[in-house]
Amino acid sequence: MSALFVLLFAQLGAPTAPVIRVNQLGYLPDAPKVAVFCALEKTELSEFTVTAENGATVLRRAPTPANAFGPCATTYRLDFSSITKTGSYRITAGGATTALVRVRDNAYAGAADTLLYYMREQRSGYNPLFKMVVHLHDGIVVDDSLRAGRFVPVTGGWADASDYLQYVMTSANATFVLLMSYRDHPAAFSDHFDARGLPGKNGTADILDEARHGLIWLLRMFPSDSEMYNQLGDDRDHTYWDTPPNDSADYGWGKGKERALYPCTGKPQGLFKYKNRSSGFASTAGKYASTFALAAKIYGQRDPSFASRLRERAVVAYAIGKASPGVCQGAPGRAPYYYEEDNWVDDMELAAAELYALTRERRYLRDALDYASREPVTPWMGADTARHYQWYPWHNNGHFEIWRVANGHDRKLVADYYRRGLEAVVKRADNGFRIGIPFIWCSNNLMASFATQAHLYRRMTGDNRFREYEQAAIDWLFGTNPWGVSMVIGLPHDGIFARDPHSVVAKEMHVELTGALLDGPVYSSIYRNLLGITLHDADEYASFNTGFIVYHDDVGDYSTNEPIMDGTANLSYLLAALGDRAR
Ligand SMILES: [Ca+2]
Ligand SMILES: [Ca+2]
Repeated sequence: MSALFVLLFAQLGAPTAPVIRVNQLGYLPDAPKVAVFCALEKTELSEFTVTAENGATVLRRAPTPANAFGPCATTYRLDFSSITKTGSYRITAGGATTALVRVRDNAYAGAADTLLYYMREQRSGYNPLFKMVVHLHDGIVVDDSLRAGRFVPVTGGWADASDYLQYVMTSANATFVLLMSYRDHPAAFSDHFDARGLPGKNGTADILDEARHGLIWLLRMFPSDSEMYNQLGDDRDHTYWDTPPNDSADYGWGKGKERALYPCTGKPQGLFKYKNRSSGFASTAGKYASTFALAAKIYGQRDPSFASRLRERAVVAYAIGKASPGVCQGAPGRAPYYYEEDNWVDDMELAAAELYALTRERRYLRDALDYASREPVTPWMGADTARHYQWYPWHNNGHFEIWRVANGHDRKLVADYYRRGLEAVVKRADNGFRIGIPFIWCSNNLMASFATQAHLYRRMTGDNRFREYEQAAIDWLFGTNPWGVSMVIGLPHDGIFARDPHSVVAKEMHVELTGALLDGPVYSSIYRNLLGITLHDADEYASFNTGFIVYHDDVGDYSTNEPIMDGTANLSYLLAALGDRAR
């Protein structure tokens, strides 16, 4: 459809026919399977049918009426869970018919590995897309009375999103989840790339190649007991629309030269007008400690000298976090936006749980349980808004990690913490899509984390009460949403996904950012109030952007259509669990 036609269509207010939204990646045979019927006007629906590929009707039943959601004035849930036979099906209702819907044992095979294409593309240091080292000069210390102006070699890691800023906060969590995914689901991953991210086997699962790339950068960012760095670059990055090799941001030492390196200081930071609310080291120290401790355990056999270095750094980072409670937030530059992480006990809980698993020293388990009791529920769960990355990580892996190593009573306790968070979200999910998260910036992270927490809870307890909501969140990410769009580029390869993401690399290099998870839909009120957003083309989803949330497949929309590194890595656990051949 031409852009002009879409524009006219939207402006004339012509009715859009009802649609049926499905998970385009597909459904596991034993999973709940529910398609969602959405009509933009009030409609009555009395039945739906499911047909096999040869046209034979295999199911005819009544739909389940549900509450309106966003642009969908009418929604019905079309439950075809009773179909457990592998195959391809079409669902028909109210004049709408879906494309072929997959029911497959291997519906998620390789999906977690697909995410790694985007992680490799985001690499700083040697970048396999550009086949050269990018951001070679990092970085020069700022905002530190003792070391300001000094060069520290911290090349490496990943660009955070379509800008090139780098944060320990998101990178350590990304590395942790990659390691955890491999530990629990090694059979979900394969070996097709080498350590530099170039095609070719190297005898190591590609997810471990990627995790190690993150670990090496984190070790550089915490080079001695008195230097804990937190952030590389700041929003002066956004001045130019450059690819990584040509990044010409100027941090005061000339265009394209060294980038600013921020340490944790325990005090509010910001070189210009805006300041953050930093109060300690523990949010960052905890993330270093948990990631290094988990890595030390995983590399214990594979690479003992690397493991012993990681173990030593984990113990030191944890001690720093204990000595300096509070948060080390992202540092703003010229703009008022930064990562406003407000919780740190979750990070120290996870660190203590990993250090207990590594050392078996009881004091770590006692600490982990104490920290866990101080924030049993990640505070966005049940809320309708939050500040930008205020409660991070999006779900607390610490409860699951305690469960793995604790005894009966404590295991029940942490499972109960998860249950309370899930219940709070489910209370808000009384709509046809069964979605209860708040649509703040980066809503897809919340969706992935809700599903992951529900998955972990089910594994810990065998309690299936949230299964429908867990599946609804997975389905949302792969197309069961008002727009019918998969929120991961290239998953599935023949699906409907973003063709015009907010990314200079995609735009200038004409590449598909395969494996990238997008920010996702936001409240229309947030979209309207953000600075500098203009769509570059007519909105092909205009008729579905009339409700309380919006999504635009447009390079100009940095609020809903920008790929995110930490969200992509965070999704790896769920996709590994779903795609595990040993499942
Ligand atoms: Ca490999
Ligand atoms: Ca935190």
